[in-house]
Amino acid sequence: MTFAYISLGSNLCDPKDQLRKALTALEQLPDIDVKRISSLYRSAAVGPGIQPNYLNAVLLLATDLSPTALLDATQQIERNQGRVRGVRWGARTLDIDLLLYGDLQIDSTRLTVPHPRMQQRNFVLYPLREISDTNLVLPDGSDLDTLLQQCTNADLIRTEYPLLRI
Ligand code: A4P
Ligand code: MG
Repeated sequence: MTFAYISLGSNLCDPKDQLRKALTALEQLPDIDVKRISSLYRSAAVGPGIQPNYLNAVLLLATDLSPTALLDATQQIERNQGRVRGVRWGARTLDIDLLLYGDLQIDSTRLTVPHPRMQQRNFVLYPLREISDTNLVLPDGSDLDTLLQQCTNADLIRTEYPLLRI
């Protein structure tokens, strides 16, 4: 069993509903136990063109799935929720990224872990801090509190939406 952190993001087709559906789908998988769920955070889209704002959340999972099996499972959930892959960083109904998988560093054709852009993204770092008891140390030795100090929370809003699960 390994602890893994994943992020959920959506900026199309009722993002709050998309995140709730994704959580329900994850909870139904036999090899995944959802341990913690952050608040929902709203932020401006990072990406091309004019896009709706995003809602993001981070989850802590305990899982018996290998990293690639976990990616398969999360990509299936993305597809089930109508994810269409077009422009990079384009608007999407659901994006699930594998942020951390234990202490592993992975660099394969399908998977880079830790997620290569998480260290700069306030919509990942703030929810991650919310659900981690301690100052997480990433496999490269960087720590979450230092990364947060280097990252503005200017456009990030922690919403009052009810938690995904109360
Ligand atoms: N892949 C490699 N590593 C991973 C990983 N750790 N987790 C591969 C998940 N997937 C990983 O992803 C492309 C390929 O990345 C996958 O086939 C997988 O094998 P994708 O989901 O098809 O495409 P994408 O998400 O558009 O590309 P990318 O580069 O992963 O984008 P990001 O970094 O996920 O950014 N703005 C706000 N405010 N909030 C957001 O959540 N998200 C994005 C997407 C852009 N702007 C955003 C947000
Ligand atoms: Mg992605």
